[in-house]
Amino acid sequence: MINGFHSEKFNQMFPTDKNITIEKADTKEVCYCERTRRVTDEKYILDISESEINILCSGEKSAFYALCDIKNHGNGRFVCSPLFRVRGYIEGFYGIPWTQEKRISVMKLMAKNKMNTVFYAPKDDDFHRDRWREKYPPAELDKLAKLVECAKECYMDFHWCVAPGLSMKYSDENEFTLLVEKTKQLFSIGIRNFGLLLDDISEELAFEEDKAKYSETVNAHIDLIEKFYAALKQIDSKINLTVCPTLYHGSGTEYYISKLGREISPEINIFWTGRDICSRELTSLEALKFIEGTNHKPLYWDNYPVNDCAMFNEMHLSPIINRDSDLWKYSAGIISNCMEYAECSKIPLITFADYLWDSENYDYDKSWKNAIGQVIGKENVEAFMPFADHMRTSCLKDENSKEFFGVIVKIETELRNGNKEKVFELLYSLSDRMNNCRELLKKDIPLFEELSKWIEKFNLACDIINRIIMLGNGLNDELIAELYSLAEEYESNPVRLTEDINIKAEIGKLIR
Ligand code: LTM
Repeated sequence: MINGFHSEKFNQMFPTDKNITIEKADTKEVCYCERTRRVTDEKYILDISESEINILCSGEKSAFYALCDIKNHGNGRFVCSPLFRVRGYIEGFYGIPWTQEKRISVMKLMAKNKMNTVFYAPKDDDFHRDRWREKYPPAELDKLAKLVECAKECYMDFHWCVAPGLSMKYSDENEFTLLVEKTKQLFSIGIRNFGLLLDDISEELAFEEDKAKYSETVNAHIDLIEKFYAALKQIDSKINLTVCPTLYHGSGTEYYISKLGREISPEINIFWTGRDICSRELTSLEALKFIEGTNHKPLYWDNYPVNDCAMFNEMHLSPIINRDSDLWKYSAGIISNCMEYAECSKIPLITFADYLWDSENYDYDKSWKNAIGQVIGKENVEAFMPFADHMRTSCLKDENSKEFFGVIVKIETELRNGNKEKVFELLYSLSDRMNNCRELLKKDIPLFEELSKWIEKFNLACDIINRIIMLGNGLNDELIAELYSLAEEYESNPVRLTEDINIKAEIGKLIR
């Protein structure tokens, strides 16, 4: 039972038989964070004992975070507040947009993990990009309104983005009026944060009138951004704007981005993907150079775990890594771009949430296992690992199939030593773990449905290992032929799983 501040609402959200008291306090202890030197509405103090739990918070949002966090602590006093101010994700990929159910499910889960921001920008929502001039039909608008409502309920800032750059004539006032009218439609359902995305469009101006008026693309973009910002502020002075420039990666000192950054209002956030479109690392030094170049702290649009376009055969389940632990000081925040696979995205997103809350104490492996547990159930984490082990091929370039190759290296050593008995012992234990995982993957869990093409290839790997073990009972031509044919099937399947292994050569070593 929850008592005190907003107890009626929180009792509905967090049914519990524990004795929890929430107190709202307007003191420095509760509203100010020493580490970041910021006044914040996200700090809370948890006092947990055997018999009761006391929460001190500055408002509803931090009370919500405290209630979400109780399960992560034993007895004691915990003073908690985030490092990054903006912690979120974007539906900003090419591919089939998420369903309404998936959107709500991801949003609720990420709120529970203390993310505070969601950007709506699916490249293949027609009304976001191709048909940006047209208003949403009532049924579509109603769905967006429900998302806005859900975001409010779980204390997330909802940003709706428009991407007019494929076809907009910047010098045409009628076009601008259409953009503002469209925005007003979204304002009418409660949206107060907007994004103007100019990514993935031509770097050249397409219309003669634009060339005559602006001469350079950057001038047209600065004019559009500033006019749009002024129009938004006229609708409501509290509206926020984020822009994605056409050059959104590099150093931040290039001509287009430094001119744009220096000439647009300092309160407008600028999306930036880092040194590359999909950046292996995000460093504080690079953020500082961006600030020097543009007069803005970058708001990172982090292209992980997204796996669209050329990456469509990769599955990015692994945790976020290689982002500097003090990046919170030099950036406006990080927004992770998701995969078309909403369930799969949840795993890396939870690790992002952990990193963003406390990057200085982020333990990616611990966070990853916790994330997998939240998505498929704690009891299934260990069994899932032989599969998850192969899901690390991405721009982050972490070693793929670490556990698997660890065993292969041992097997090769024993083979060289002529110790076939030990070789088969290792193979038995590997196949046990893989077959056990294969059984788990048959369960009716939403994540596994999305992983079907990767699971199919994993099953092939299991079949190969199982056949190799049968070789221990004596070589036979039929079995060897079957093995080579499975190996061929595995190698010709373009889905990215274990790579850098020549299966036929490995079989050759065993049957020698
Ligand atoms: O990264 C940005 C700003 N834009 C697009 C994304 O929409 C896309 O998902 C990623 C990954 O392919 N690359 C982009 O350039």
